[in-house]
Amino acid sequence: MSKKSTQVAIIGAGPAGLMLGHLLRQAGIEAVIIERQNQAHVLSRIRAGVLETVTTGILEQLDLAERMHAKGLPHSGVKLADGERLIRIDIEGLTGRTVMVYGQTELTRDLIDAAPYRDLEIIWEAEDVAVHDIESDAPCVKFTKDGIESRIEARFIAGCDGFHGVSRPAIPDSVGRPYEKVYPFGWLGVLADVPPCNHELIYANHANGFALASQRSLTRSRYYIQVPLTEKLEDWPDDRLWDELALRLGPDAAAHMTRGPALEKSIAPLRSFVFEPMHHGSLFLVGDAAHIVPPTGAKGLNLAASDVAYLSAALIAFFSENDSDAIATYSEKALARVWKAERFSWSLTMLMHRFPDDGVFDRRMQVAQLDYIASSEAAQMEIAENYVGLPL
Ligand code: FAS
Ligand code: PHB
Repeated sequence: MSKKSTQVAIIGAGPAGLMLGHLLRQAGIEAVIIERQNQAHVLSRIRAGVLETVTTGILEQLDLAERMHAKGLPHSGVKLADGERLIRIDIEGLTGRTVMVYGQTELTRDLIDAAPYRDLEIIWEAEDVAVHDIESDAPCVKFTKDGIESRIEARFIAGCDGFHGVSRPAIPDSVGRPYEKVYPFGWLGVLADVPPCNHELIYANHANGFALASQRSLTRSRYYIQVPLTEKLEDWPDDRLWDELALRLGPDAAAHMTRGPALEKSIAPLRSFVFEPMHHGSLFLVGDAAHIVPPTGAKGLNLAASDVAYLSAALIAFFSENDSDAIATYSEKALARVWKAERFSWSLTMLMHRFPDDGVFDRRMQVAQLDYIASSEAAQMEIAENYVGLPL
């Protein structure tokens, strides 16, 4: 049995675990990350693309923002399309702030590459990870590494292990309350080394369904289309996918669209999910372990960052000043921001997708809301301030 102790045991080397681990080590707090996959697998996942200032701010605070500023694309606006028109939301003009287009993969790479130089230990390929004694002041994480049973004792455990992790299930059913909405469709995402069709993101509501034109750089694009949950990737050869994207995104996007071979294609289901509380005993839930949003609002990764901002400050206060107040209010503070982002992501999903059971009235409501957004600065401000990220 291999045994060690630390102050904070972090489960999961996704963005939440990595950002939290770095911030704690920067403050001189002992932390170890236990990750079940290997590094290549973590870096192979293609996920978020739009960073709020809460996320870019953490990279700045860690002095790990150099590559983001070199490769990332600051965006000052975003567009909504519905077949007839393109409505631009002037994010910067309305809020004074921008969002950063920089792939989650790149952010994860920056954090992983820096870990050895910041004395942040990441235990990769940990098997059978389990949390114990979370209702005590001496919880521990047990796992197997290279066939050796291992145990890490800690004062706190941060469950940064995503939606399918082991942390959330460790909270007793008598304590935890899940809230969930599952959408009757998924997103088929494609990555291709072609220049974007527009210098900004385009969210489109078309009769055939939703589409999104996003990007990773001036030479790499990321696109999505809404597909039924029964759809299979083999049903979508590249040509069919490019044709459908051109149709759904509208004539202007189609005229500027460059086609090319898919580097990656995947279908992700959409759900809204929140688990309360995000703190029980010595266990904290962070990021996707506690909440999931439909990616329509580009909030998933950014909510992980705001959870990390709240929890890192609370843990630093606890270990540096013996102050437990922020620990005690972490769940309440994090959930207040989570629910606002859940609402925004849900509302944009309802506005921009075609639901199988929608009737003509539902469609008229979508058209009326898009008319309102096109004609009202107040309506555009609501979108802008949520898209760029509400204050912490
Ligand atoms: P993550 O899921 O990223 O990381 C959890 C980590 O914990 C993983 O590395 C996992 O291997 C590890 N883990 C799990 N169980 C474990 C165990 N038992 N022991 C040890 N380790 C364990 N968000 C957006 O904003 N925009 C998007 O376009 C977008 N697209 C997405 C597409 C997909 C398919 C998915 C699944 C999510 C997408 N998201 C998107 C949301 C996504 O970016 C998350 O919000 C973000 O990864 C959250 O980061 P973490 O909370 O760190 O969770
Ligand atoms: C992406 O680039 O992957 C992306 C961007 C914005 C979203 C969702 C996904 O709302």
